[in-house]
Amino acid sequence: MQKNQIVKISKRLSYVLRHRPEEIELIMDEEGWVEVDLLLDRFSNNYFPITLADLQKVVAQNDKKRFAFSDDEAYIRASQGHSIQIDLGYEAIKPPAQLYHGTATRFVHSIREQGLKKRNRHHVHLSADIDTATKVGGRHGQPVILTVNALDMQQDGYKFFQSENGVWLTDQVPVQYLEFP
Ligand code: HQG
Repeated sequence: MQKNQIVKISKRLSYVLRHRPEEIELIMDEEGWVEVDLLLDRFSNNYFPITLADLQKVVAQNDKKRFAFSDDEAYIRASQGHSIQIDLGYEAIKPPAQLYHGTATRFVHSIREQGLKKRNRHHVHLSADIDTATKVGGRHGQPVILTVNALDMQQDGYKFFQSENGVWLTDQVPVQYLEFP
């Protein structure tokens, strides 16, 4: 399968597994899992036929490992990035002293006033390294990297989670834990 085909399927999967399962009548459990057979069936009914082998390739080769199969490969879900309410079941864990958030320069004024908010997503997304944060921020415009004093936050009672694909997640970041460049 060509790389652009993998990207195309991955985008469609992100959309239905994170945001709009009902659009193709997927049934999703409270942890975000969807039956693989049902998903293949719904894709083909909605003019987007893919095979199980395609799906396996997308899960394995997706650049950010955005999707995961259950152990028996009967179910699939997105590992993070949802806007719909589901419980991914991640355990709160201790973060490193510092994490990073890449954003665009035009958001900085508002972030200085409000801190980081999750907006349409379930969580604020944080990166373990500056390179990744720069890519995340660059999706929105001229990137700027904010440093988050994550361990201080956790010691003050804020919870941190790490998604299966390594993205750090938290509910919000109040401005006193942020360092601006
Ligand atoms: C900004 C991609 C104004 C925030 C990436 C961000 C990531 C504020 C934007 C994942 C704000 C939301 C998530 C405030 C936050 N005022 N702007 N108070 N608080 N913002 O896309 O973190 O490819 O929802 O800085 O790699 O950019 O989807 O979040 O710029 O992991 O797998 O509001 O999406 O992963 O944008 O990206 P997003 P994000 P996937």
